[in-house]
Amino acid sequence: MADYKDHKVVRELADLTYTMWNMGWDEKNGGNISYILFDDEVKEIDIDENGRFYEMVSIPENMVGKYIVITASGSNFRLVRDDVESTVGVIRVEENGYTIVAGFANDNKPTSEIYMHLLSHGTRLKADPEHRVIVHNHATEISEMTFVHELDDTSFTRTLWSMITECIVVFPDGVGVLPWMVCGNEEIGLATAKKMETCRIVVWAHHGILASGSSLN
Ligand code: 2HA
Ligand code: ZN
Repeated sequence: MADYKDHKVVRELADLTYTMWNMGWDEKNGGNISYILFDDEVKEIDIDENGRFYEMVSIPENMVGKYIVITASGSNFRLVRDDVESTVGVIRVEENGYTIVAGFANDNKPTSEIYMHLLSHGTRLKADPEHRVIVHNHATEISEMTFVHELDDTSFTRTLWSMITECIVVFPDGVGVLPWMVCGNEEIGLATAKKMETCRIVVWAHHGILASGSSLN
């Protein structure tokens, strides 16, 4: 058993926050990441089964009982590596919310985008049992593109595929595109998860991007 801060997954996640900040994709408090722990990984971490509980609606059935490493609301991705205790935590998903079982010191709590994370995880797990990760950032070039490009899944995908040869290899199922919406609520979470039924990547117009996959690297 180890402190969650020292676990490989948490270290990798903290490194990724720094990499994304370094790319210029996570200004100030922008961006959030979550990772569904394997059962073996949960056993390696000190868990506080009686941690703080927060109520939430729309919890996907297939997510109940899962343990998730997730970044904190308001966390500055440049600084996560140096203060994992406050900026990253582990939650256990419940039928009617979640319990904080490690981390989130100083009364911190998970990202405001938690609806999008839990709903998208639920959808991607149905499509792909290997699925583990959701990453959100404010990738500058994609946001710029949404100001000048038609916001349609097919044409947006075709333009991305034609820009860099590797794109079609990395996301052969294309991207989904959502119009600008208020972020951080159930509505955008449900809309994102719906798009994720058929693709791993969703673009939020004039905001950023959500990517899902099976590992943090
Ligand atoms: O502040 O990126 O979408 C975190 C966000 C909100
Ligand atoms: Zn954002």
